[in-house]
Amino acid sequence: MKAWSRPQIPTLAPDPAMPRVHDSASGVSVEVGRGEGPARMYVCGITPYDATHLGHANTYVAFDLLQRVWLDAGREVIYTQNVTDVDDPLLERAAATGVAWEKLAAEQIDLFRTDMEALRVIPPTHYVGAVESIDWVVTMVQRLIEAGLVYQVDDPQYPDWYFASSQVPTFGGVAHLDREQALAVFGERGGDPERPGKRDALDCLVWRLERPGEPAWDSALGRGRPGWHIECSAIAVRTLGEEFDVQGGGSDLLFPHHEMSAAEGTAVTRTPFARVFAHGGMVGYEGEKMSKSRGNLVLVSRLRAAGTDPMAIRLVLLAHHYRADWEYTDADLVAAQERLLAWRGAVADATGFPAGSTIATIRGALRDDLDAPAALAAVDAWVAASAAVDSDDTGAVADMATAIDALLGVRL
Ligand code: 5CA
Ligand code: ZN
Repeated sequence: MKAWSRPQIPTLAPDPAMPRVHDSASGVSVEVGRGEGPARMYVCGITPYDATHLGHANTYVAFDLLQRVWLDAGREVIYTQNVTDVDDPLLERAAATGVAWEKLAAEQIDLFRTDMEALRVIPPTHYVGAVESIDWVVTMVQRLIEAGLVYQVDDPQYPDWYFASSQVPTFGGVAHLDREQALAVFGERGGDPERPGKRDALDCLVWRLERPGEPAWDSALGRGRPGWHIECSAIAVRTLGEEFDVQGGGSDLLFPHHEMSAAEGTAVTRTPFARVFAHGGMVGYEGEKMSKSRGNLVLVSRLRAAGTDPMAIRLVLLAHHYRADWEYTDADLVAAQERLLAWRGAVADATGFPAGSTIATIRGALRDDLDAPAALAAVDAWVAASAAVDSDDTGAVADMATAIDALLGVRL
């Protein structure tokens, strides 16, 4: 489907050093994107209802930094993001509010696009909905059937199709949970460990046969709709190829989502699927994780409607390391607005403190596991030095504005 428009991205003289990011699977920081061909990244997209809250925005701004670092290094980037535009939570919300699920999804995807554009997030190369990838999902399930890893659950009424996750030797290698933890988290995050008729409690749904009142599509598997994890494995393999650099999302996706989709991908391709699994922290509000089900949301669109500069919203997010869990308060926004004002003041001057070492610090910070807070601190120090030191460097101001725009995505 259509993504959103691409912000203008100024370029600096390229610096070929590659970024490192923390890999949740191995627990260490790994260089990403040096291989043959373009750097390739998949980031799990929204389920389109109650978008776009600051938690979502935090995730997409984090991976936007990674893309910017790659572009700064002169790398071509292929980036895929999905939209879970048919799944239980969306259908439940549509039913609860009396809105057609297609309409709810379309409206929320539109709002998300507007928010991403305002935040100057670079759009994905491939923006793909679950509904439009049903054929890919069915093909992937068929390949898993051929491998003996998908079966029909023992249920005479609804013999849905399940993936035998624990039969894949690498299963467990992403999140490293023991079985007890895995079962608990699976149950909390969309899984059905208790469903009778499965071969193993951790097996996950890949194709759900039609139920009355639910959307369904004809397929060789019977009329039905895709399960969640197979949506992402199918879209990733189709758009990025059998192996890619980074699988990204918030830390709530580590298990079961990324574990299951990696196992499905690996079972089909016989590669580790993604080289690195990167996860952003959880943004909270008023004492809990910000989530649609709890309703404690700070929406980007609401802040924008109240007149907040989107660049201040972006600075709120960048002030926290992407892997940190943090809680949003109004003080975050006040601090970001003050910072934006100070930066804009500094670049409005004709001259500034020489920019070279600051730009090197920003680049170094971002390459080192996307350390945006360290990059912001470097800009703050440059702003202070520009105010304190009489400089006749006329190029400094333009260079800094370019670097802040290109690397941090903040247009001053
Ligand atoms: N459609 C699936 C992924 S395939 C999904 O999780 N959708 S979502 O709308 O619930 O979340 C979209 C993205 O935002 C995911 O990467 C998720 O990890 C991230 N996310 C959700 N809530 C938060 C939060 N409170 N803080 C940080 N990131 C969050
Ligand atoms: Zn996903």
